[in-house]
Amino acid sequence: MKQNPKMEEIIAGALDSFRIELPSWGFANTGTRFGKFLQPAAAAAIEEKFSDAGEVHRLTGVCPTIALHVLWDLPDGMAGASNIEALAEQFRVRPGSINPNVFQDQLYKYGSVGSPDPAARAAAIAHLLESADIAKQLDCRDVSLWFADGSNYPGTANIRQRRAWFEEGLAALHARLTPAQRMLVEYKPFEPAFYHTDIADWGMAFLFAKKAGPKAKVLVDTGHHYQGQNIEQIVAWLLTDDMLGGFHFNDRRYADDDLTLGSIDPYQIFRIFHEIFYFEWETGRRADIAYMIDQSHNLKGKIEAMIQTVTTAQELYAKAAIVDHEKLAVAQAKCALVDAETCLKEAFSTDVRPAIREWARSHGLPEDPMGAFRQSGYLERITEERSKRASAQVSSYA
Ligand code: RM4
Ligand code: MN
Ligand code: MN
Repeated sequence: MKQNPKMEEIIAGALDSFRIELPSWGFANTGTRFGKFLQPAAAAAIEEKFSDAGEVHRLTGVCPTIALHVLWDLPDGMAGASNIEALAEQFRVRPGSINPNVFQDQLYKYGSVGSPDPAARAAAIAHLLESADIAKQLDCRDVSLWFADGSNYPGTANIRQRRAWFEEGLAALHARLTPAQRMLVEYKPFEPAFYHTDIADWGMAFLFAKKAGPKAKVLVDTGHHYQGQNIEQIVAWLLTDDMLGGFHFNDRRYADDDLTLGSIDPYQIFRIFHEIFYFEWETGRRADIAYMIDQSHNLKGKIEAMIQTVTTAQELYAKAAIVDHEKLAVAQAKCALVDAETCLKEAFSTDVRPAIREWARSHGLPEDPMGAFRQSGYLERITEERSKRASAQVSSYA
């Protein structure tokens, strides 16, 4: 750990600059492809999602934005933008990244931007452009792109042709963005397609983003890798090339499990944060990264799971902030392996919770957001209110 300045100050400084975005879909009823277990308190309408996000932000103070999925949250497209503005005022959370949806419509059965059907490609591009306009209207910086495109069987798709169609679609979106906006290209190795995915890994996302232009960056969803992949190395490489746009945080044991951050492997998230802090220390540059949550809480209470995630993210971020970089750099240069490794282990095993509680106290926030939530009566109130309305509205798989 760094001795000077004091550990508490380093942690407070790090937490002051740490913000994490909540996903609107994380408050809604979601499930697996086998079924959905509905929760009476789950949000169905967009105002309920804003209300829940506002509650998480009120308790944690670090979630000022909510990611929106266009089809789920703005089903009428641009026409829904003024309502979003009103909700942002009312619930004190701003809309964050805008997520186009080019995977649910029947038209997209064989793909969207990469579909052999010109009508599907045209519809997908039109939707991307509208999403950019919605983002502009709502003063949102990022359009966050995830495509379900791919194929299930060898020989059934022209992989190179689809790549070219993707380049066209992404170029069209890039041209529509203002200089202040960004497009984030997310990759995923499989699912829903099981043979090939058009943007399967970070290299493909990188090439697409590079080709699209300077407003395009890569989005790393921590659940979108093969088992054993060294994600922090990907992060280090993207940082070097100024191509890391943001994260979708979640944890996983097997595939794209969308479990709570740090529930399976907290050390991995720590290592990712460490690469970011180390980059910033070495270069003197602040990494411009959008931290976002992308989880699906099928069994846990949704608001509790979100508070748990935010708290865990703060803890792992704080631990990474107190790595002694000077000492680490010296140990690495000398190939003092045990000493270098110990720098990370020391920081990771430090109990940063007292410093985080102190930080919360000094910002007028509850020291124990989960306890405060449980005492607030919010869950009881929404459970009562929401169980009165038809509960059958299940918004989506996420
Ligand atoms: C994907 C990916 C995207 C999310 C969709 C619904 O697996 O993580 O970010 O928007 O699911
Ligand atoms: Mn994601
Ligand atoms: Mn995913």
